[in-house]
Amino acid sequence: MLTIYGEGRGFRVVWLLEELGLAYRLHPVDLLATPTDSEFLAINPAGFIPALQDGATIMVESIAILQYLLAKHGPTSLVVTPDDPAFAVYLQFLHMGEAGLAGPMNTVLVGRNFAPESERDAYVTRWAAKTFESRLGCVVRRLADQAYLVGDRFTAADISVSYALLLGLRTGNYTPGTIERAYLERTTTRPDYLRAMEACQATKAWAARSPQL
Ligand SMILES: N[C@@H](CCC(=O)N[C@@H](CS)C(=O)NCC(=O)O)C(=O)O
Repeated sequence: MLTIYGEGRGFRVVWLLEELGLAYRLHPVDLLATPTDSEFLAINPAGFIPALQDGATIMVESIAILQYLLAKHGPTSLVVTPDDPAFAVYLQFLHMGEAGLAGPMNTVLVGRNFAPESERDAYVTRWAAKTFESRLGCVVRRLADQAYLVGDRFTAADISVSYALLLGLRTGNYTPGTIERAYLERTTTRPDYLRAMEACQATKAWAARSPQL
């Protein structure tokens, strides 16, 4: 049985598992209480989420976990294969969702929502917000005339990027424009997204009390 530790970016993994129709167990992780969660700390002693356990295999990094699961449980239309002209753009957005969007958004979130009041306008926070905006520009240009990042086909790149945009929206650090709003309406009404939300009760509760699309 696959076990996912933690929601947060673990939502990406749960969403993918729902899309693939695979059985899994979600072990909720309260980051504030991790010192008492010995099962989780045995899996990831560094204490961050998400982590995946698949038999003897343990791994972290949400995008790597997506690639691992897709490689093991394909073939699936969620992946673009090397023989497809869209392979490069698929990989690019799969990784940009974390490296260029959710990662910088984490810095914005900590800088604006958690840092001491006197540090809220820190240079690094403004720099991270600019990084998010420039990568967002790549996404918006891509979606200007097509439904998904790879044309008319939903792929794992859309799971990666949708999560990042929702992170910005729900933390109050980003307001989607018309193109992103229409895109998120497409991705977040998928039955497998909705099933993942039911599985991820903390994410569901957070979404309910956050800015809406
Ligand atoms: N690049 C990592 C980011 C992981 C990450 O930042 N996780 C957050 C929650 S979603 C976390 O555990 N933060 C607490 C920490 O890093 O100690 C991924 O995509 O999995």
